[in-house]
Amino acid sequence: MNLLQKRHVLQSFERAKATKARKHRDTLPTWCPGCGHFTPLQALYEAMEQQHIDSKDFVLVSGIGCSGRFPFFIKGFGLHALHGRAVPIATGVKLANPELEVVIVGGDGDGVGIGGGHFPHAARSNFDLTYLLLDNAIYGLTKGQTSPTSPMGMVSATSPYGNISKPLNASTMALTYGATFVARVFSQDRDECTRLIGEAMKHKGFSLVHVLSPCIEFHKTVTYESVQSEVAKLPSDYEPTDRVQALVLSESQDPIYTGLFLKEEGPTYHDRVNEIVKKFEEPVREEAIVV
Ligand SMILES: Cc1ncc(C[n+]2csc(CCOP(=O)(O)OP(=O)(O)O)c2C)c(N)n1
Ligand code: SF4
Ligand SMILES: [Mg+2]
Repeated sequence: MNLLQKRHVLQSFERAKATKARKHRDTLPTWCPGCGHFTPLQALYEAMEQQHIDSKDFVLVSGIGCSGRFPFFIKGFGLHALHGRAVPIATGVKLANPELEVVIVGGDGDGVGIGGGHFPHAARSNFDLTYLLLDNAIYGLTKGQTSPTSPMGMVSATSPYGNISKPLNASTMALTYGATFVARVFSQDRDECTRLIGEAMKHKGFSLVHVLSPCIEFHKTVTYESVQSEVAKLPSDYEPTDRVQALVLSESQDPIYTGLFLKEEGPTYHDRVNEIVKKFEEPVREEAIVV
């Protein structure tokens, strides 16, 4: 472990000890020390604490992967679902009981690989869900295969001559799919992680928090150092209200911007369902019946 990774582990430990969010913690995480996934977990504890979310009102639905292990580490209802199927299961949970705070957690492989067909529909329908997509640009759990967000040229057991496909950009995908809250954060940026996850949970509608979360065990090129040298905060005068401008900035590779790209208010899926229900409750006017 290099110095930066050691500092990250120590900070995680100190922060975990200091946090008042202990009541949300369950089994201690089993990730490799220094894994990027620790920070979003801690950030979620803190966001829950800040918003006084009771465990009984909270459901975490995860996919399969190292990221998918979240439900074991957090008190509340949890579903460690099928690979790539966290999003549709979460929409079902939210439909069954809209009062619940439902958070989805999954990796890059889970969310934009095998589960990539579900993400657009939850986003365009504006389900009131928060999606933490932990992007380490690799399949961590299965020991380091090339994923849909891996950089071109990456050598792994599944791309021994180097990856020849362009990586997908989860933030850009969410913006294109119509998500109403889209943010990107580097998992080393602890306070920003807590802030953005908290904002995403408060937002009414589909929220993506795209966490750049290095896999220290298997990724040889996407590391804390490489990500740190590539990221920059969105310009301080940037207003997250214009989807086209958000797309331009989320596509930038030099630098890779972090922060809140877009926040749009509007009816959620459930609001629209309620509108239909109201129509059914109104008495049918005779002149409205067309024979
Ligand atoms: C249907 C199915 N296909 C493949 C697998 C094997 N598998 C488990 S986790 C995983 C990839 C996980 O990568 P990612 O979603 O990026 O999560 P990470 O471990 O990197 O956090 C794969 C391919 C599986 N469990 N189920
Ligand atoms: S293999 Fe990678 S993603 Fe999985 S716990 Fe270890 S560092 Fe994290
Ligand atoms: Mg991954």
